[in-house]
Amino acid sequence: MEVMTRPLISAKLRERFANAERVVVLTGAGVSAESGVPTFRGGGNSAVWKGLPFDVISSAGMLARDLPVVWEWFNYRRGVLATLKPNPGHEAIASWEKQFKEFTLVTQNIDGLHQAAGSRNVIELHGSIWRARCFECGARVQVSELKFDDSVPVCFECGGHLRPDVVLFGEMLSPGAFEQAAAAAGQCELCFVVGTSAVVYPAASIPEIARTGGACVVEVNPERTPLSDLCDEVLTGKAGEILPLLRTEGSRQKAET
Ligand code: BJW
Repeated sequence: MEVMTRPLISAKLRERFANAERVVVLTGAGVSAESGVPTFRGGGNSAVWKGLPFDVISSAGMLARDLPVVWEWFNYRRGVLATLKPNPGHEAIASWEKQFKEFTLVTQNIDGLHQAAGSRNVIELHGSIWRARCFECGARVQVSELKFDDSVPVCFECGGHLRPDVVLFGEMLSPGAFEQAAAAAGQCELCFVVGTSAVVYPAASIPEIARTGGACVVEVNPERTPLSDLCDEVLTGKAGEILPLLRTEGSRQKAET
């Protein structure tokens, strides 16, 4: 008996991918899962650390109550991340940057793996684990330049306490980052939503803005999310397996036209 299989990437999406000029990609923890970075929700071993759920330890309240423990948590995670490498999902996205006239990569991830894969322009909505910021003067510094002799590092400029340059629960996003991402989303023709549970706002509103602006929205995730019903296409599976398929098929089609 002949078994009919439907291609994972539809002809319609391949055509859109080949012809689009303005593309936005929103990524979340799932794009780094195949590199070994635990996700926040749906399993993974970072959901609880030393008995503290991540939304407690990664919160504005914890920063005010116990800055040393927040540094300990981020130091631990940086140690894990330093051993990890980008995966084919990050690499596919990095290659897209050169392929489209206007390409905007927006990530909720703080791990720096998109940059490690070669992405140059990355809007980091939730900051970076590789930077620290001064409470007093706002100066930003690469964590690699800091000394961790004491539990809380201090600012070279003013001697104030530093904190991880990351947007914790209950904090505002850095001015400009969301606005830039939202403007690109409102203008794009194609929006990929990769590896996010789409429950944290305002990041989850990026694909909603893209849809309202008339874009085709495509989700890449092994599981359904609250966003799935809004999407034009849902590609069920792992980012590291699906995104490279789109790259090769898309590139070939572009070359043929
Ligand atoms: C795979 C895969 C594979 C697995 N391939 N996929 C409007 C409505 C309701 C609430 C709010 C709202 N506006 C604001 C809020 C409050 C709050 C919020 O959204 N809360 C909800 C959770 C209810 N938002 C905020 O506090 C934000 N601030 C803000 O809005 O400021 C204004 C304001 C201030 C005060 C009050 C009100 C408004 C800030 C949010 C900052 C989030 N920070 C964190 C922690 C960063 C620091 C750290 O790392 O410790 O960022 S939370 C955490 O969630 C992290 C992530 O970036 C973020 C999103 O998670 P993500 O990336 O989606 O990961 P997961 O784990 O949830 O999902 C992984 C997905 O991957 C799953 O779907 C898997 O299936 C999939 N997957 N393997 C592809 N191989």
